[in-house]
Amino acid sequence: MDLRQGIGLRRLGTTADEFQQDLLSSLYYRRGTTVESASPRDAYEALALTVRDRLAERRARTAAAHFASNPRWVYYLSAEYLLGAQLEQNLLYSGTGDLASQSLKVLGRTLEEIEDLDVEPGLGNGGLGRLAACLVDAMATRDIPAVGYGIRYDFGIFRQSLEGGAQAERPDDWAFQGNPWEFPAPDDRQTVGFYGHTEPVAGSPTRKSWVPGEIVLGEPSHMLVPGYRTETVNIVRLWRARGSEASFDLSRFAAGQYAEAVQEAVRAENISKVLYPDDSTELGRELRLKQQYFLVSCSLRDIIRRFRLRNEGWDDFAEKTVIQLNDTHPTIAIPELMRLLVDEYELDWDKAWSITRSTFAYTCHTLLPEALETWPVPLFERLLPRHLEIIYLINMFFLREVEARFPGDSDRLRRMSIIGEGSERRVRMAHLAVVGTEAVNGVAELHSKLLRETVLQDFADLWPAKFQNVTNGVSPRRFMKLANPRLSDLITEGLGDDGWLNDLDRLAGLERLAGDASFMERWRAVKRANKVDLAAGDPDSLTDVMIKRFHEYKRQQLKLLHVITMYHRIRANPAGDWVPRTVLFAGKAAPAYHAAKNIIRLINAVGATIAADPVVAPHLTVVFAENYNVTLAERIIPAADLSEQISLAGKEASGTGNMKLALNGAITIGTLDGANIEIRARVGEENFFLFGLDAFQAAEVQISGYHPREHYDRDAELKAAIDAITAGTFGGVGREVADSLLGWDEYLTLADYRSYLDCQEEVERAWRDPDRWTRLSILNTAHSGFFSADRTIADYAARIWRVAPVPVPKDI
Ligand code: Z2T
Repeated sequence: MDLRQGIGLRRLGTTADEFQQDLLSSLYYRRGTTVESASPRDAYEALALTVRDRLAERRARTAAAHFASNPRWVYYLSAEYLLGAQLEQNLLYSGTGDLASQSLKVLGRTLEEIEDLDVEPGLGNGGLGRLAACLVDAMATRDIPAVGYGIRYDFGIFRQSLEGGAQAERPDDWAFQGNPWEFPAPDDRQTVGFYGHTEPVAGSPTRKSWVPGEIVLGEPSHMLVPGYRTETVNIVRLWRARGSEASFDLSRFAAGQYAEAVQEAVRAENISKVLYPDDSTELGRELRLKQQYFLVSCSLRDIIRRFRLRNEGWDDFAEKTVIQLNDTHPTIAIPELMRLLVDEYELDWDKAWSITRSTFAYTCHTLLPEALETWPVPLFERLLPRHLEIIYLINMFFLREVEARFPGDSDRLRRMSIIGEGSERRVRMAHLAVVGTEAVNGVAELHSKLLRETVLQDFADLWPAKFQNVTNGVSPRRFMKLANPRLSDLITEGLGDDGWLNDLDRLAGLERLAGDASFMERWRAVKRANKVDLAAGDPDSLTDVMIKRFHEYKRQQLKLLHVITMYHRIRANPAGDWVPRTVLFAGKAAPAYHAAKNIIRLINAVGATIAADPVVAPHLTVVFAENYNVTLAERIIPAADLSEQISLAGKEASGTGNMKLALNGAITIGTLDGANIEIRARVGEENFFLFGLDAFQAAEVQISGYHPREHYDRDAELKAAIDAITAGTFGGVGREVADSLLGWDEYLTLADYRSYLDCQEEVERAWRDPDRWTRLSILNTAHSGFFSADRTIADYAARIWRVAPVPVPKDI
C-alpha cells in the first residue's frame, strides 16, 4: 500500500464558514435539494454527511498509516453491536458540535431537533452487544489497528411497548429511512456456501472438496469508529446477505409465478433479516447457525484478503492477525479457517492447526448452562458437512492429547469431548472455542474464577496458562460526556481539565472534593436537574433504577417484592416518615420467555395499584420505561440515585450497567456477583450497599436442598407480599410469578429477601443525610475510573493480543 495514499487529500475546513459551505454542498449535491425545500430529514442527512466527511478524511489517513506499518491487526468478531446513536458521538469525536449548531441556523433548524432524527442501530440484545461497541470505541481511542465484523440485520432488537401492562413487540426497521453513517463496499462482497456434500481429493488424505448446495452473497458496508482525541478512525464492517443474480428465476416470473420466482433470493436474504432476540439463552435454530457461519465465512475471507495485501505466504499470518471471538457465536471460524487453509490453500493439517490455534482468542460471557451453545450433530452435518468432518478431526487429535496427559481417564474424555454424547449428539461450541484458541477469558474476576473452577475446570487443568480475566469496561465518552454533560462539566471544573475523558483514573482527583460543601451542593444540583429532564417521578425522591434485560437470574422479582412490601408498610402507617422513592424499571424480555414477561406484567399491575392509591402514591411511584435501548439508557443513567445490581451471586458474568451507573454517581445496592465485587473493592465497602448470599453460599443452599416455603412461612412481610399477588390485590396479575417463587424459586429470591430489605433500610438511612449521600455519590464516581473500556483494551492488548498502538500522523 502506498504511503502517499493520504497525501494530497484536501483537508476539510475547520471554520464556521467552511463548515456551513460544506453543509450546503451536502444539501445541494448529495441530497439534491435546496435550503427552501429542505425537510428536517434533509437537514439531518446533510449534516450527517458533512460530519462523516470529517471522519472519512481521518479514516483515509488511518488506513494509510496502518498499511504502511503492517502491524498485528485485531479482528473482533461479534454477532451483535449496540453502537448507539451516531450523530452526537461523531460531532464530539470530530470536534464539530459548535460548528454544526452554528451552521444549522442557515437551515432554520436546531441541533436538538435534528438529533431526534438520528435512529440508533439496535443490532444487539444487551450487555454483550453494547460491550462490543464500547470495546471498538476504546480500540480506536488507543490507536489499535482493528476491524469489528458483524451482521447488518435488517431488523434489530424488537421495539417494546406496553399493552395493558404487558410487553408487546414490533419489528425494528431501523434503516427504513436510510442510514447516512454507512459506506457500502460492494467490491469486497463474498460468496458463502451452505449444505451440499464433500468429496475426497485424489492423492490427499486430509484435503476434501466441499460442494455446497446453496450459495449466498455477503455484501459489506462499514460504519466509522473514531477514536477520541486521536487521529485514528477504525471501522465496523457489517455483512448483509443477498441472493446471487441466479437466484431470480426469470422464466417463472414470466409465467406469472412471482412468489416462486424470488423464493431463492428471499431465502438468501432471510439470513441477515433479523437479530435473534435472546439474551443468555440459546434456541438452536438452523437460521441462527446460518447467520453465524455467514458472518464467519465473509469475515475470514476478508481478513485473508487484507493480509494478502501486505504479506506473502502463510508464515506470518498468526503473527499479523488476532481474531477475538465475542462469545461462542462466531466459533465456527475455527473449523472454517482450518477448511480454508487445508482444503483451499493446501497447507498440511499440523501447520494449519498451529496457525489457527495461535490466531484466535475467545471471550466467554456467561456461566448459565442454558446459554452455552450446542448444536445437534445432524443439523450441523446437513448445513456444514465439511465443518463437521473437520471438527471430528480436531476432536480426535484433542482427545489424544487429553489421553496422553490423563491416561485411562475415560470419564474425563467424555466430559471434555467437543461432541456431547447425551440423548442426542451435539457439538459443544464452548469446548471447540477453548480447544481452538490461544487464550480464553472471562469478563470479571469472579466470572473468570468460576469458569476455571466449574464449567471449564477440565480445560483449566489441562492448560492453566490459557485462562485469563479481563474485566469489562464502558466508554466514558458515551456514558459520561455525552449522556451527562452537566456532571462532566462539573468534573472538569473540579479536576481543572478534561483529561479524565481518556484517562479515567484521574477521576480519583475528585476524592478531595467529596467533603467540599460548595462542590457537593453543585453535585446535588446536577443530579436534580438530570432528574427533572428525565421527568419520571418527583425529582426530590430517591430515584431507584433497575435497567437491564429481564431475566429471572437478574431478579427483577426481588425488587418487586421490595416494592410490594413498601406498599404494605405505607398503607399500614400512612403518617410515617417515609423516604419518597421513584422505582424505575426498564428492559426487554425475550419474546418467548414467558416467566420474564409475567414479571413485566406484574410490575405494571403493582405500579397501577400504587398510582391509584391516594395513601401510598405520594411516597412511592413505580415507572416502567418502554423500549429500553442505548438512547434511553443515556437519559436514565445520569438521573439515577440508586443502582440495583441484585442478581443471584454466581449468575451475572459481569454487568456493565453497574459500571455506567457508578460512574454517574449512583450508589449500588448489590450482591457479590460479577463486577459488583470489583466495584465494591474500589469504591470501598462503606460506599456500597451489600446484601445477600455469596456465590459459594448460594451453591451450598442449592446443593443441600432449597425450600423457598420455609422463608415464606417464617417471614410475615414476605408472606404478605406474595399473598397479595395471589389474593388479587394487583388485579389477579402475576399468579405464575408467585407460584414459581413458592414452588422452586430457581434463583433463591426468597432466601435473599430479608437481607435485601434490611439493606434497603440502610440505604434510606444514608439518603436521609443528604451530605452523606452526596459524599457516597462523589466517591463512587471518583473510584470507578478502572471501569473505562480504555483500561479493558489496554489489558487485552498487553495480555491477550500482544499488540502495540500505531498512532496516525496528522500529515501522512
Ligand atoms: C449477553 O448480553 C451477556 C452474556 C451472554 O452470554 C449473552 C448475552 Cl446476549 C452468552 C452479557 C452478560 O450477561 C453480562 O453479565 C455481561 O456484562 C455482558 O454480557 C458483557 O460481558
